[in-house]
Amino acid sequence: MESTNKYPDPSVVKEELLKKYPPKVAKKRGKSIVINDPEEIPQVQANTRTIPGIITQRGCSYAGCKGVVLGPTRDIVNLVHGPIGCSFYAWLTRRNQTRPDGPDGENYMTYCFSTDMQEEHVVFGGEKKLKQAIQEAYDLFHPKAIGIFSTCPVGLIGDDVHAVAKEMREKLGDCNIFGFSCEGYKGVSQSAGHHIANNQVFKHVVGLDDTDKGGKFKINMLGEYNIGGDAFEIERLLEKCGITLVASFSGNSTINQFENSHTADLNVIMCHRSINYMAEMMETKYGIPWMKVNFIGAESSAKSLRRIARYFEDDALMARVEEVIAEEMPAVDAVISEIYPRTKGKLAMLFVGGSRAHHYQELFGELGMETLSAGYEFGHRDDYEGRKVIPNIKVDADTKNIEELKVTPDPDKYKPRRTEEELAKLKAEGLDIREYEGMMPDMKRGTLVIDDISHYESEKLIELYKPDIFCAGIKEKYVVQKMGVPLKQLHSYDYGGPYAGFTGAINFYKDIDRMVNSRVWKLIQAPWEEVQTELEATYVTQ
Ligand code: CFM
Repeated sequence: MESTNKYPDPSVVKEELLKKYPPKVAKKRGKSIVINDPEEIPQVQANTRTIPGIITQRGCSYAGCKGVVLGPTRDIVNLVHGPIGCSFYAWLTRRNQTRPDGPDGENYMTYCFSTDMQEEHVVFGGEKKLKQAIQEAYDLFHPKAIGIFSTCPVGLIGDDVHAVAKEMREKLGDCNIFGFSCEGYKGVSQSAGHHIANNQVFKHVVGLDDTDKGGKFKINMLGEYNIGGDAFEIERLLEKCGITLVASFSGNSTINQFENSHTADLNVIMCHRSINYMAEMMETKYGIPWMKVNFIGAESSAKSLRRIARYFEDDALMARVEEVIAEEMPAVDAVISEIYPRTKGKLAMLFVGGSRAHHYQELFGELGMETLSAGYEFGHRDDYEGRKVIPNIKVDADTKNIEELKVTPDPDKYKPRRTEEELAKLKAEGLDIREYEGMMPDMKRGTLVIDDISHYESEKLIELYKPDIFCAGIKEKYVVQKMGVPLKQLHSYDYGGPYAGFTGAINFYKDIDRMVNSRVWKLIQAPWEEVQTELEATYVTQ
């Protein structure tokens, strides 16, 4: 299907975006800016280094490990080994919510733990300070676990956080201590940090508690981080359907959930980018199959529930899921029919992380809005083109830098939940086990897919397409709004949410309606558009 909007020719836009770059830069950026064809998906350059000098939206490996994957687990003390800035600027900046058990339930998420590395530690080594900090945290809180997160200077001076973790784990006896070599520079983006986090949690935590906690249909929810309460909404739906959530990686989670997660019978993945490693490793070691789901969008939430039910092949569960969908949908339909005439045909652009630029196109689609351009900050080719390209992805030096764990079936705990024949049968019936098709098959022909978009390119895109809404993060928000275009933060949801599930979809429809139909944006004159009087020098020359 062609894009229905009458906007400039995408190849002309692409040329415009590249025009001002020096030839070498233009050549490289050109490979990350592609015109989509859902039938014959073109190749996108992704997960490569950002060109120095370009303003990127990306974060670092430490952000992906500490902030994204481990941050939402409330009872692990997250101790940052590094200068205080790395902790302070990562402290409570992500709206991942949690629900401790009662007022005295453990929750360290509101604390900021750091070794507060100083020059003297950079010169003489910081391991002693790290041991002291672990002891102090242990004495104060007696946590079940402490995770140590390495920042750039730690890697540069060679502190061995893993040796310290081991020594202190043995010394303290009843506290699981593990380290992460997630120095900011470890990869080309936060994506490297996700992988590092997956590896260490898998190595040090998953599989430690074999207790069967009951439940007929047991799943883990992977890659759902409870931003704005999304996981609460998904938990509500699963519970209503009678599906038991053993562990959530890692929104609203505890370390015991991870320890016990190998007792589940299915892993469902929300964010493929950040956690597909965990799903694959758990399947190899314990025999748990995985499936991609998406609870962003009312239709896709319904579809995801149905697919989980179909995996378990249980008539009663399938019937219950249908009942739940039938109960939830009328409220969604009522809001949609009211809002749709006002949002239909409006134009959105999404440049976020590694999965939301895809997932949120569902919600815009439900509003009758079109996504004309989208991209990830740090997705890999499989997140764009689908997992079928994985064997063809070139493994570069940056990727080799991150450990690939050698995982084998556990001699005692490996128990295939389904035989290969059963899985093949489910697949033949349309249940896409171990599959992710990526973003591009869902985007129209002629839409622009842009990986690691630069600040300059986003400004140009806005200038050329004049979208009704632009979705990105806080760094982009105010510049875009000064251009007269509302910006929806899809990382933090601004102050709103949840947006997952059926209730979440309703919240999103209403927020977007307010934003795209507010007339205030048309009244804005960007500071640089104001009539300029002659510039006056504000510096003094002698
Ligand atoms: Fe996955 Fe995420 Fe995302 Fe991500 Fe993120 Fe995030 Fe994101 Mo911000 S894990 S890839 S590293 S869905 S923090 S909850 S919103 S960039 S699109």
